Amino acid sequence: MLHNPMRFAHFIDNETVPADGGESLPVVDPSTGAVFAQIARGTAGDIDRAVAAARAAYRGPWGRLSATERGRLLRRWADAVEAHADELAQLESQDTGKPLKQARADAIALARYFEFYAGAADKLHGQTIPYQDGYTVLTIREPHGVTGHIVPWNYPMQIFGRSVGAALAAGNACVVKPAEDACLSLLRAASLAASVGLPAGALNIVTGLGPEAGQALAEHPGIDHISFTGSTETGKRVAIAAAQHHCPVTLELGGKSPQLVFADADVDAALPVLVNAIIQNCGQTCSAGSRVLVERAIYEPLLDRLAERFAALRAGPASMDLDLGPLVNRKQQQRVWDFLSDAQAGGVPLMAQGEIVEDAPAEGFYQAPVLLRDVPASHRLWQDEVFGPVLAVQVFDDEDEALALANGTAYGLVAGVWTRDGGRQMRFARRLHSGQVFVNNYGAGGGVELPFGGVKASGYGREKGFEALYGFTTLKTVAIRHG
Ligand code: TXE
Repeated sequence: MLHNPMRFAHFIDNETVPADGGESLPVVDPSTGAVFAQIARGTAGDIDRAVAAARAAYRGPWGRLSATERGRLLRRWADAVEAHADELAQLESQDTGKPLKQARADAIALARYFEFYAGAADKLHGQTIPYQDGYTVLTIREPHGVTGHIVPWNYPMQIFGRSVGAALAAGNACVVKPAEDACLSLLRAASLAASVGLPAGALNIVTGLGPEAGQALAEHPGIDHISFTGSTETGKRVAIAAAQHHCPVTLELGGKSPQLVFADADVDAALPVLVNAIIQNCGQTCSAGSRVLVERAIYEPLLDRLAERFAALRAGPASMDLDLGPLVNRKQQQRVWDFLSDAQAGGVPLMAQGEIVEDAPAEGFYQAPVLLRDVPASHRLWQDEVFGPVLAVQVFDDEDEALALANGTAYGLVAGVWTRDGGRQMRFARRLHSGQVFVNNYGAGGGVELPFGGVKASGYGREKGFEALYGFTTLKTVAIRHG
C-alpha cells in the first residue's frame, strides 16, 4: 500500500521507502497539539537514493516521453487529485491546522496547477534567430535534469503544484523535500501520480528536517536546479549551498506586502479584501497583505470599519471551519507573541482583536487576529514578516509619502492599490517595487496563470504561469553554418 494513515515513509521510485537511518519524526495536529502520525526522518543517504532514482528516470523512461505524453500524464494526475480532493484536504487540514474549506480550495488549486501545466507542456518551444548569411540559428529549451524542490508548510499542496507541475511539464525529474510540519498531503498526491502511470523516479519525496534532508538536497551535486520557498535566512543558506555546485536557484521568500487605499477608492469593495488578505491561512501566507496605508481623509472611518470586522472574527479548530484555524506550530505562535509584545512595549495602539472560540483545545496553537494602528515605519511590525494574523495600519497625506512607505521595507513580493484615478493606478503599478501589483483587488497569491515572485529580500526567479517553465528549462543556442 502506498499510503498508511499513521506511519508515512518516503516516496522514491514509486515505492514507499523507510528512512535510511530508521528514525521517524512526530506529526502534530496544530488544532489540538497532539501527535497523530509519524513521518520518516530523511538523511543524506535518503536524498542520495532519491536523486539516483530521479537521474535514472530522466535518462530512461521519463526522459524519453514526448512533451505531449508528459502533458497527458499531468492531466490524468489533475483528474485524480480532483477526485480525491476531500481526502487530500482532510490530510492537509489536520497537518497544518488550516480550516477545511481553505484546504479544499488548495486541493482544487493543486489540480488546477497540473491542468495548466498539462496544457502548457507541448507549447514550450525555442526560436529561430536571423543571423549572418549562410547560417541558421535556433534555440532549444531543455530541462535542467534533476530538480530539487524545498516546500514550506503554509501551502504545501499549492507550492508543490506550482513547482513540481512546471518542472515535470518541462521534462525534469523531481526530488521534493516538504516541510517537516506538513508533508502528508504531498505523499498522498505522489501516490496518486503513481496510480495514473507517472514513470517510477520522475517524482520522489524525502521527508525530514530542514538542516538534515533539506540541506543535503541543496548541497547534492546531482541536483541541477533548486526551487525554494521559505524564509529569507534559509533561502540564503540554500543559495550558498547550491552555488558550491553551480546550481541555479529560484527563491520565493515571503514579504511585507502593502495595500494602499486612497480617499477615492471603493471602500465597500476594499474592506473584505483588506481583511481576508491578512487572515487567510491565519496570516501564514507569503503574499499576506500585512500592511495597510490609508489616505488621511478616510483614515479614521476606515479604521473604524476594519475594527468592527476584526472584532467579529473567530479562530478555532480546523474542523470547525471558522475564519481562522490555529498557527502551524508552537514556534510560529511564539514568533507572533514576540511581535505583539514588542508592539505593546513600543506603545503601538491596539485597535481591535478577534476571539478564540471557547471550545478550542488549550494545547492548540491559536492566535486571535489583531489590528494595530499608527504603526511607526521604523517598528519591526512595519518592517518584518510576522507570518500571523496581525495587520499594521498607517496614514499618509500624498502619493509621494504613500510610495515611500510602501516601498520602504526590505521586501517586495506583492502590493495592492485601491483608487478610481486611472493615472494614479498606472503610476503606482509602475513605481511600486514588487513582483506583483494588484489594482482594485488583491490576489493574496492566487492565480495559477500569473507569474509570481519577488524583488529584494522576497527572492528572485518566477514561479507560476507560463513564466515558470522558462525557469525550469535552460536555453541552448544552435548555430548551423550551411553556406
Ligand atoms: O522557515 P524555513 P520556517 C517565513 C515566515 C516564518 C519563517 C520561519 O516568516 O515565520 O519563515 O519559518 C526547509 N537547508 N516563511 O522556520 O526554515 C524546511 O524544512 C534546506 C515564509 O518554517 O525557511 C522547510 O521545508 N532546507 C514562507 C523550508 O525550508 C531547509 C513559508 C522552509 O523552512 C533548511 C514559510 C536548510 N538548512 C516560512 N532549513 C513563504 N515564503 O511563504 C530549513 N529548511
